[in-house]
Amino acid sequence: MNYKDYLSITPEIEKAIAENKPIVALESTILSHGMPYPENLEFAHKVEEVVRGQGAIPATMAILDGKLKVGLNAEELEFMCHGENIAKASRRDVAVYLATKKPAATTVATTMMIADMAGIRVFATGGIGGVHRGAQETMDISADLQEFAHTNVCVVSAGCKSILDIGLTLEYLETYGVPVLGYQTKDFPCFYCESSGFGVDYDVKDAEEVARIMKTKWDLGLEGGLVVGNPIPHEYSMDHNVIDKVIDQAVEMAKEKGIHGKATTPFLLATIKELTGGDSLASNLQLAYNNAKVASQIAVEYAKIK
Ligand code: PSU
Ligand code: MN
Repeated sequence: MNYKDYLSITPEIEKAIAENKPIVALESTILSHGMPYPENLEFAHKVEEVVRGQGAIPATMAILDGKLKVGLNAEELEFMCHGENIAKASRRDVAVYLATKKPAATTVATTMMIADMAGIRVFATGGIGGVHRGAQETMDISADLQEFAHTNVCVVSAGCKSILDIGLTLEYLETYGVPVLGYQTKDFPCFYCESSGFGVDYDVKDAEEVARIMKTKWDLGLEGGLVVGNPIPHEYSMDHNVIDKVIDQAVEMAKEKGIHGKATTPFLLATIKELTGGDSLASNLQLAYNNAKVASQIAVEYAKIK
């Protein structure tokens, strides 16, 4: 058997791949572990509509029934949003969950892996994983960053939350040769807020420019992904002071409770949601729709020049 035997691609996406149509990968950890039900289910459907609205085809990923699923039907989306005991699969978990047929949501790292196996080059998410605060002691660095180092997928996100050490996350990406592109911005975005205060090296002007950079990178045989930082739309951007306090509190609580490993990110996300009384959810939804829109535009441009 080879890796293709583990892929389960919907007929629509299979056809789109064969015809070089624009496709946008979407992750499922954001559904299973990043948002509450039923808002996550509404989001799962709406984000796919956003992609279609731009002339691309959505491919939401998950690990189900011992298969790497590329594209989920309504029943599978419902399960990912509401099912019980859905694991969170990063790179090291994939083989285990496939072999044991455990249902699992895909992170940025695993969604990139599956997209790459299927030949899908653009992926929209909310925020990427990165170097956690205090990583000097805990060594907690998301496997997402290593995936960027060697998997050829362009990921559009609203940057990362300040649950992470954003400066160190950017340093890590630099060390591993990952281009970090600011989408019409000179500042790396910070999820709920437009700017993190950290600059990016490149301010790209439009989707066509991103597509040309992707093509050039891979034409040269430079392996690895690209990070496109797409800021949350101004009208939904939250006040730094408000959200920073909440995030500091969540990080402190995680430390006190001894939360570590793969539980850290879901714990912090859930705690932030609790502490903001759900205020942050509206922003979260909007930034993710905005990423889906830009990713779709990039996929459309990339399909033209590929
Ligand atoms: N950050 C968010 N929302 C998320 C995640 C990160 O603001 O839903 C998810 C993504 O799927 C990301 C994963 O790939 O968490 C990173 O987890 P870890 O830090 O355990 O690698
Ligand atoms: Mn981690």
